[in-house]
Amino acid sequence: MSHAWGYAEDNGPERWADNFPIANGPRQSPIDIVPGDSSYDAGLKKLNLKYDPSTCLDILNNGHSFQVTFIDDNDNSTLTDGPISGIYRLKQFHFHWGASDDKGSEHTVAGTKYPAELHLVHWNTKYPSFGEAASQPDGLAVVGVFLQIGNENASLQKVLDAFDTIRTKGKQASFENFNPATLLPSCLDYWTYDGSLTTPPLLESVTWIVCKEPISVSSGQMAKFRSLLFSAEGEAECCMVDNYRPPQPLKGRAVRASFQ
Ligand code: B30
Ligand code: ZN
Repeated sequence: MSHAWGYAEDNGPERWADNFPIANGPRQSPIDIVPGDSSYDAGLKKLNLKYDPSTCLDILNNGHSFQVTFIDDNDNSTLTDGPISGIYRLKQFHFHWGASDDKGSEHTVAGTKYPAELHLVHWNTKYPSFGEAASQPDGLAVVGVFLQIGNENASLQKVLDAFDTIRTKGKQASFENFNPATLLPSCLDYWTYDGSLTTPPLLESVTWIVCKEPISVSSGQMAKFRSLLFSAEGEAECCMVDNYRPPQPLKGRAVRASFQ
C-alpha cells in the first residue's frame, strides 16, 4: 500500500497535521526520554517476550521503511507482563534510521539521538484484529530498541541480507524462520509511557516500552539500511533515509522506569 505522506519537505512530519490533526494530540510519539524526569515504578513487571521463529513470514519495502511480518492468527509469538495486562501478539517489526550515524532514532534519551531504532509491534488480543486494536487506547504495545554503532550484529545481518530483493517500494520477499528475540538487548530494563503510532494515522493507541540498553550495529550495516529506496521501480531513485519523526511534546505525561 502506498501513502501521500512521507519524510520529505513537502509531505514530512511538519505537514502530517494537515491530514491527521491528531498529530497535535495529547499523547503523541516519539518523545525525548529524560531519565532524571522518569520515576522508578517497583510495580512494573519484567517483560515476557515469547517469539516462535516459525511465525515469521515475509519482508516488505512499504515505501517508508521495511517491515518483517508475522503470522498473528494464534498466540505463538506474544508479549505479556511488563507494563501491560493481557496478551499482545507480534504483528511486525521495522526500523527508523538516519542519513548519517549521528541521527535516525525516533525516541531520544536526554537529547541523544541513536543512528536507528527497532520497533516490535504487538496488538492486544482482547480486540478481534490488529486493525481494530490500533484505534483503542490500550490496543498496541511497541517495544523500541536503540541501535548504537559498535560490533557488526550477526542477527541483524540476516535481515540486511534480504535487502537486495526489496530495494524498491512495494517489493516483498519470503522471510521465514527468523527469531526476533535475537534482536533484543541482553538487559530488558525499560521506560514506558502512553503514546501513539509515530507515522500517520498517528493513532493514540500505543503503550511504548523503550529498552534502556541499545543493541550494536556496525557502520557498514548502517550503510546497508541506506541502500533501500523510498521510490518504486522505474521512478527517480530516492534513498530511504531520515525516516524518523522528531520528539513530540510530553504534555504532562508520566514516563516510568522499570529499573532504579
Ligand atoms: S510505529 O511503531 O509507531 N512506528 C504502524 C505500526 C507501528 C508504527 C507506525 C505505524 C501501522 O500499523 N501503520 C499502518 C499499517 N502500515 C504498516 C506501517 O508500518 O506503516 C501498512 C503499510 O504501509 O504497509 Cu504504512
Ligand atoms: Zn516505528
